[in-house]
Amino acid sequence: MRIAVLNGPNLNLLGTREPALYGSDTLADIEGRLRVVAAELHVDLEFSQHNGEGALIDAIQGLRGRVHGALINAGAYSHTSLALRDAFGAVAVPYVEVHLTNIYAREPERRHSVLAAGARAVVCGFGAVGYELALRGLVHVLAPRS
Ligand code: CA2
Repeated sequence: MRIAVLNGPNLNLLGTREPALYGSDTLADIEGRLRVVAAELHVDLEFSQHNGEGALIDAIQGLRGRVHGALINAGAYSHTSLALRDAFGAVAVPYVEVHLTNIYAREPERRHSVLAAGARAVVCGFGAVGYELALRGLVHVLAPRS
């Protein structure tokens, strides 16, 4: 099984600023821990981070026929981008939406996600470990064990 892990705008800055909000792990730290979980679950991962909406759309379109599912933290585009949701719909790749923070406990403009309606599941508020939980959950729903 192959899973893509997509990160959106500014998440390349993780661990360098705003640690009280987003934690002190870098994106590379998160990816390293996901690799450990992936080895345990016998799945292959691919990682990418894009600051631009168009680049994220291109990345999602490129998943078609290559991966079984995706994790995505689309950052602030989560709250605005129907285009990202449309891209996932077009490629028919099941995805789990991930957020480091509990977006429902933040400013009003962050309390709605346009990606959520198309997501297989949403994990938010667990910080960096949320990515690991999301990977375990996605693999479980794609290949349930008895
Ligand atoms: O909680 C999340 O994971 C978010 O997707 C993070 C986004 C934010 O716009 C969403 O509302 C919720 C922001 C990511 C920016 O990350 C930074 C990391 C370090 C310093 C500054 C920003």
